[in-house]
Amino acid sequence: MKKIIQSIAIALAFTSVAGAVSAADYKPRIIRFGYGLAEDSNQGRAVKFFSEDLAKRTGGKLKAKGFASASLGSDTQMQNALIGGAQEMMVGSTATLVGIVKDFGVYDLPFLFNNEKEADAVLDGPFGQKLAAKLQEKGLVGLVYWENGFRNLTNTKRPVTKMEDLQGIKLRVMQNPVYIDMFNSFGANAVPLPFSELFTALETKTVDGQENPVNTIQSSKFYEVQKYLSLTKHVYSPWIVLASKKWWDGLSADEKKALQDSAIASRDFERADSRAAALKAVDFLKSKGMQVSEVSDAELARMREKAKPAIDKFVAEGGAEVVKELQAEIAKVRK
Ligand code: KDG
Repeated sequence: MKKIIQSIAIALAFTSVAGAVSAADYKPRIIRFGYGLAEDSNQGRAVKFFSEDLAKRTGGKLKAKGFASASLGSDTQMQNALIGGAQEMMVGSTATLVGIVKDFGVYDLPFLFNNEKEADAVLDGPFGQKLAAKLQEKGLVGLVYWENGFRNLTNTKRPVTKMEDLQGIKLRVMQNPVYIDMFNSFGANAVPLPFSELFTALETKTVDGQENPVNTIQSSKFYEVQKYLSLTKHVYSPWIVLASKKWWDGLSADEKKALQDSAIASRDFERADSRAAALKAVDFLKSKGMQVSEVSDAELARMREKAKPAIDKFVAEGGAEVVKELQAEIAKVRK
């Protein structure tokens, strides 16, 4: 008898979920979700999670298909495709959005966040949401922030344990004035390039070094073409999950809610996955022959000082308000 009651209860549960999905207004849709890192990366795993979660929520009606390794284009090319309505979704660096909404450059200021807790609170709080909302008038919908992570330096020339070690090093940076100014002030020769061209630029020695989180250095196999890793953690880098507003405005309220709920679930998955992977990445990179250098607090303080003109320039060029707001939000978290 107990077994019969249990099977009736399970049947009722399935019926109610199926009923809820079928009652919701979901049309069969294919969603092209582009990203720049490899499929086997923290970015790729999170896109897969998002796709599976969304399919579950919508009874398979909304199908997000991941396109890895910038196969749909670089971050900026995909941003333009979303604005034009030629692609539905992407995830990429906030640093590459400065050509669309200049204020996103605030996230690139060096030594801003001390830890992930501060970053999560500010990005998911009113400040991060207000900044993401500025994308709407430009044709983009910012759904959630994922974690790219704290950025570290690699190069082929020498160990970098102090700023002077960067002298003369051709360092690839993201296409963003704060990064260009910051690394030129450290004494490097900053070379802005899209991520999709980075491995080849390192392999052909067009550039000597680059800077990225350890997860990216691992998943993009930069250890094959880079010898020295310096743990500077000079910038906390967010990714942002974007949808085309042209496409978004044509969705039902149920479809938008499902996408937002899956985006939030994928954010929490991605941060946990990225942090777990980062704990193991340095040992992995050492096992691949990279020489890893810690950088002393005193040296990081010197870099922080040296980077001030890059921050002042961002403030002078219209960034004063957004910097003030962000620093106030960080202060609240630190209390
Ligand atoms: O699509 C690649 C982007 O996520 C990019 O921002 C990765 O941090 C990155 C970089 O250095 O370009």
